[in-house]
Amino acid sequence: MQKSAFIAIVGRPNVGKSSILNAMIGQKVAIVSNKPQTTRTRIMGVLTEGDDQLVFIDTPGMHKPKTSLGKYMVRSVNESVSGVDACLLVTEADREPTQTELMLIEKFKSLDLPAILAINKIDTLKNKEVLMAQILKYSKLYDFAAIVPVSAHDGDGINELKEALKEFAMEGGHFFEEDALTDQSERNLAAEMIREKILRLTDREIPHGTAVVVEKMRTRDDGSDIMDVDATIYCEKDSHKGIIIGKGGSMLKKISSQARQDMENFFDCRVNLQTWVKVKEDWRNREGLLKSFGFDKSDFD
Ligand SMILES: Nc1nc2c(ncn2[C@@H]2O[C@H](COP(=O)(O)OP(=O)(O)OP(=O)(O)O)[C@@H](O)[C@H]2O)c(=O)[nH]1
Ligand SMILES: [Mg+2]
Repeated sequence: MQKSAFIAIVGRPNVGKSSILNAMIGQKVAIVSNKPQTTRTRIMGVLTEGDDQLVFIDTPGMHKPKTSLGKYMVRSVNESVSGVDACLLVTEADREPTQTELMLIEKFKSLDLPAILAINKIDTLKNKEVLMAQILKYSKLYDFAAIVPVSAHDGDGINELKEALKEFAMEGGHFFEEDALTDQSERNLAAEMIREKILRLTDREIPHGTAVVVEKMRTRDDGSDIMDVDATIYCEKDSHKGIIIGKGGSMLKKISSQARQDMENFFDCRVNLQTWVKVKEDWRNREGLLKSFGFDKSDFD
């Protein structure tokens, strides 16, 4: 009998929500960086094993929004939580529960939503006793269906986490094909691969003030197995444009070449990537621009 469950992955920024999603699915469907607020929209990841299908909704890290984009991100967390069968709350080992975790737990209570807690980054722990204390503290805050220490980096605990989450699966058909991994379009995946490199290679305001739009993505019909991808990187200031392009184009070359490698691996073909950089001042506060950059229209209404 086929079973399935929708599960939202929630928590503070940078705790490793997207890393855990990728580790469970075994493919990189969500980008990852050491900068908070890497994930900007709901990202769906699908795991089908035998009769069980788990549909994950990776969400932006919960934070105090300062821009229209931030408000949009927080709203998308709230909407994700209210539409699922269960939640996976992610936190880091060796961290006290903060306002954010307490607020999310309050939400679980008010919605009577079952939840599992994943304590991530246990590879960084020197003293395992800290973990026991943390488990005890969280178990007093909420009746979690399970508390699973994991490391998205070395895969520790990931299987246990998957098995615990499968307990939420209910009888009924699957929602996606067996081999589906995500609902993101290929263009969106490609744009995110470029944004990940910008997040990883640049600093200060640049990562958060950048949006990427893929305008063209087409496999040549001359039998050459080459896919042409045209992308535009939008930033907020001329000075940022200069940094993204770099001396003699060196930074843009680095960003493009690393993103191209990711695309070639994921799409399994050769890629010819062309990138442009344009300035759109204050785009994070301009709803019209946010919509044209692909942020879901319904979340602004
Ligand atoms: N040491 C260690 N680092 C990890 C682990 N999991 C994730 N990280 C790192 O933590 C950082 C954040 O990871 P993400 O997966 O982007 O975190 P996130 O919670 O999705 O972040 P937002 O999308 O910004 O909310 C990255 O630098 C990851 O490499 C882990 O198990 N161990
Ligand atoms: Mg993320």
